[in-house]
Amino acid sequence: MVMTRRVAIGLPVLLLADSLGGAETADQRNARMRWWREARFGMFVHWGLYSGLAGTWEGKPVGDRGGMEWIQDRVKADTETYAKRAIPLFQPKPGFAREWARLAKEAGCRYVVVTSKHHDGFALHDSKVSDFDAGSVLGRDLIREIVDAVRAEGLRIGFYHSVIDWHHDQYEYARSKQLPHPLKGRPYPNGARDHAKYVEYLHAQVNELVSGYGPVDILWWDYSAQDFQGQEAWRAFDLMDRVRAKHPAIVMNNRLFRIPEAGFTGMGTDAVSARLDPKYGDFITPEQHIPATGMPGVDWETCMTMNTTWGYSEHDHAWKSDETLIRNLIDIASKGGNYLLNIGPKSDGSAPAESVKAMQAIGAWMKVNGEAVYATAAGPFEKLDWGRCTQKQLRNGKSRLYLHVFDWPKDGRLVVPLANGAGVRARLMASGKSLPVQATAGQISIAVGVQAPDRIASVIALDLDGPPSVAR
Ligand code: FHN
Repeated sequence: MVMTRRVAIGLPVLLLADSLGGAETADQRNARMRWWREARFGMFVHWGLYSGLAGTWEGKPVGDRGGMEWIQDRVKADTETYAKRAIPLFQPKPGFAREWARLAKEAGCRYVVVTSKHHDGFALHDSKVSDFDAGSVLGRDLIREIVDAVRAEGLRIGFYHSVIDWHHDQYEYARSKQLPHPLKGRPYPNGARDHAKYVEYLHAQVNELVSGYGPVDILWWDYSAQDFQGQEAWRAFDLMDRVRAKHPAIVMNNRLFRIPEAGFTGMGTDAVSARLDPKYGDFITPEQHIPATGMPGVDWETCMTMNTTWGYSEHDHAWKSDETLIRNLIDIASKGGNYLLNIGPKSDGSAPAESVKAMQAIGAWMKVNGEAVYATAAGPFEKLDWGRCTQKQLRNGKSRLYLHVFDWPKDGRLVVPLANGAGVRARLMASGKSLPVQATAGQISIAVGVQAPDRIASVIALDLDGPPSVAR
């Protein structure tokens, strides 16, 4: 039975579109994706039982680099042993979710994506189909607390949901050589498994998440392998149809699949290409890196940690500088992508002090310069020696360029390879101060003075009477 796919194109008009190949029109898709494209910046949150272990097992550090949300796999613990050690340490404090939501808002994030379930299989919502969940173990619905807090700050909410599951006793981990599992290579502890039963459970839990918490804006699936993916592994198309039936405007990533048509060229986190058939998802997910030339023609989002782990580790102090994080955000926006920046809260839900400081620094920069990131498109220049450029189309055919200057010119003159710069108006975003512009053949020179307003990135807005023409 092919489920039809209802596409909301503005209430109360609903269009039924055949889900075969996702017959959503380009206009409908652009309308659905608009908020996400304009958002540009989201906060990722990896939080679960692993957060209480904090990268430590049997009193010793498991390591000081790499994902400690994988600790169960790194120590090859079965789910019973893992649960016995981790559950007593996982102690969410009252109000943790409001702290996250306020931090995301202060940072200038427009959406929050939280791990409803990571690979360890522990669900943060009150699940009626599992006893390995916050409701059963803590008597709390942590997803409810998070959704309410995020919405109270006027932000969009997304669920990261792992299809990989190291807890469920029907998950057939032997069917993939590429997907991780703590028991990999060992026989199933209790004899033969029936993966279809796990997939039923997966669908049932996702159904709980898209039925009980109001509007859900993003479903961030994670992750598939070339040797086990899609409809075979997860009944992926049925899962996407189930979600869209409840939330026609939802935005979903591409990670139920691992094929070239879904933007994957291999198993590496950088093995991605600018190719996405919408039936496999709405955006491509480069991880821990920024594609050198962006991903022209497709929607994409770089997800990144602030140190080297997604889940909290008390041993990982390799924090990226505020300069790196802010320039990453600018670099990604200048290439037309979104930045999903991760925090890994501790067992009680408090964010590491370094993460709070970084998010506050980003927020201070966004307070002054957010206009140059939100609702912008990739800049027109292939490369600028001194920084990056984003752009917006204005009314009446006019356009605006935002010049993000990392390296302030020592002679106080900023040269821009703009061929149609005659009459362009320049102003400093920080102060609104107009700046003198000289237009010569193939470039403009802006008298910016010798003092950069911001040590990390100073923005100059350029207003043109038409589209920019780049000098060759
Ligand atoms: O294995 C996960 C990892 O723990 C983390 O959740 C990242 C975030 O994108 N996704 C997978 C690795 O690609």
